[in-house]
Amino acid sequence: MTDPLLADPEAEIALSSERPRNGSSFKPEWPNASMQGRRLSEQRVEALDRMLKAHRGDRQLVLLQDFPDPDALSCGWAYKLIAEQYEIRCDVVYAGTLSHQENIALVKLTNLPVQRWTAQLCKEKDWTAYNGCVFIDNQGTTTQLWPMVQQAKIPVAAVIDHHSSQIELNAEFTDIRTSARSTATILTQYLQGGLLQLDTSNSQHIKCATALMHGLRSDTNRLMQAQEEDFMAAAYLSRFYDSQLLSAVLQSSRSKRVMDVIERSLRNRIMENNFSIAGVGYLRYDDRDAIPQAADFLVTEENVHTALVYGIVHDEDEELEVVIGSLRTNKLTLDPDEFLKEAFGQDPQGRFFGGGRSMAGGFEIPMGFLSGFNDNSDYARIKWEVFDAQIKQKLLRLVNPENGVIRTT
Ligand SMILES: [Mn+2]
Repeated sequence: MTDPLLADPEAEIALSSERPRNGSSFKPEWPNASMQGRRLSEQRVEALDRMLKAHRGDRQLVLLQDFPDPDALSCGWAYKLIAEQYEIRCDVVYAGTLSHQENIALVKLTNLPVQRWTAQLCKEKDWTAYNGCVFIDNQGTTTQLWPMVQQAKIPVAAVIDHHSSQIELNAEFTDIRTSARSTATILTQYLQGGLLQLDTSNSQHIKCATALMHGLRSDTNRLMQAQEEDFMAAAYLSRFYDSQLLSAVLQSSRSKRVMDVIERSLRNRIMENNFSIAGVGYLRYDDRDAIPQAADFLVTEENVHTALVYGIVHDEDEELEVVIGSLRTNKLTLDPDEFLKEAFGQDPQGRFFGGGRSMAGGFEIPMGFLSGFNDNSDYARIKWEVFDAQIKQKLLRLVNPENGVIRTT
């Protein structure tokens, strides 16, 4: 429904004359909101802006519920990013556990800045370091940390939530909206309102927008229960979020250790001529399947046609170590079997170190005398670096015949 006032030019002028003229830099983007809704949104943005300005340079504790869901996690991050604009440093914390695979995936893949404060850690923390605390997607009743916050007499700077009002928190800024189906909807409106201009060239912004999209979707049963304002928020996020990253997060059946390997592959990957190459270091024998899964994931990246992931797999019982690698390709003219045979050649007995089938391949390189666990972590690191450099050199020779060859002389 369109507000009839919108058609009235007088009303537009009346609204704009009410906007602060003292150099306010907000560029609100809610063209379809009703006049009343728009005014309310602007008031909220200004109120949060006032609170944040009043606390410039502060340190705040952002409290999530004990078992934080994607909505809470993403909103804690969005608040932290907004607060950074005001030189407010935030620690986003929870006391319980990240139980769901999908939440672990979210935190790992987006590198979401959240800390788990165990009971032991709580005792060690200097609570006096915080000038204020903030409740996001909760109102203190679902976090074990609340009594400690009270004991430390940390003033409540803000409550932003969509659950019905629980207790009186006497917060400096309160935005509790049961009409919003997710807190991500509310936080997205603050972004839209201009408190933080999202930038598509900022990877943190992209990841945070992706997290918010995930939070919004998961609290609305994949938008099926979303209302107009949730859709509006999702529409705004759609300009910034990474749909591939989101679908990776949604592949929740992966174990945490697989996620760790995928994360390492993302972090370590190098790109050369549309090849994505990543060494992931050491992993346990039970987790060797994480390598092909990481390759599966890396090959989905834009402009990548072939992904190669490898690591040193060790078997504690057998004292055995071997380099395991996987190749995935979308390039029809690339024969994985041929590629790997050419890259790694044969052992003295004439067996190839690798081979493959259509679109996929693998390799296994025994480590011989260098195999076996060593207590010295420096030694382990050096050993990895040697294998990593050697494998990269062999691969890059094929990937990029002219350049990129690592010289060992
Ligand atoms: Mn929620």
